[in-house]
Amino acid sequence: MINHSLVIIPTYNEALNVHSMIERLFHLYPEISVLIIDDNSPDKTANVVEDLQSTYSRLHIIKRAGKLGLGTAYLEGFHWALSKQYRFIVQMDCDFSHDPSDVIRLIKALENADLAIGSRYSENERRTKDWPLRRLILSYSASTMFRWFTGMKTRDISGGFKAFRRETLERINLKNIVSKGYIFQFEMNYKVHSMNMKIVEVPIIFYQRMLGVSKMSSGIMIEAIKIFIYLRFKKLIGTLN
Ligand SMILES: Nc1nc2c(ncn2[C@@H]2O[C@H](COP(=O)(O)OP(=O)(O)O)[C@@H](O)[C@H]2O)c(=O)[nH]1
Ligand SMILES: [Mg+2]
Repeated sequence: MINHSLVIIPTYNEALNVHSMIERLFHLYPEISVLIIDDNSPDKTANVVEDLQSTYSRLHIIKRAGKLGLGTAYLEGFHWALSKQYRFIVQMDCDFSHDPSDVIRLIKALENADLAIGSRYSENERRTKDWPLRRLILSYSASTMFRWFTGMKTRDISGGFKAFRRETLERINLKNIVSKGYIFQFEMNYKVHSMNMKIVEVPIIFYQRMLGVSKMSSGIMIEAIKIFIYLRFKKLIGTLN
């Protein structure tokens, strides 16, 4: 499965992490492909990636003009993946919050699912390490509320460590995705759920980033609330998909 898999990693100022992340992924999975989507990071993340391309033929990069948001970065990555032959598409962060050795667990889970979510809150057990309490409360309560309001069973609705079957991405109308920021994760999950495709949660530990800084902001949270209400309404009137 690994040789048919692509890992998409959006980066913004990850020069301190991107080198070791790429080396780790190819060390664990020599047959995998990796696509970095960089938004013209001022710290020159893209240069680090381009230097490594002579070592790793399966390393790819899309360079965008500026910081256009996480959601649009993933969309660009999904379109690229669908234009090639990849069958399993993984998305993950560059800051080692997601453990590269879990990638194989997500891909394996796709044998029996359309979408596999690396879950911090499955089985009622909290699996975050050294996350600030404020972030944990925000994330956990958002997941709980969204579950109430949508009827979804998924316990971790906002995590960014996931794997899609190619067919899942093909069925979702990617042109209709409205989220620009972090709420993108929920929007994708909600669409998969609404089309009665199968979602499984794979328990993971989420680590606090060691190097570089988080790009979370209050603007991102406001977008999340607005988009959630919009999507829930669309579902109600039957025009979500
Ligand atoms: N291309 C791109 N990547 C982004 C953007 N915002 C965040 N990222 C990347 O998305 C991943 C998650 O972001 P991070 O700052 O770690 O968020 P946090 O873990 O929620 O605090 C990291 O790899 C970031 O570099 C963006 O606007 N564009
Ligand atoms: Mg992070």
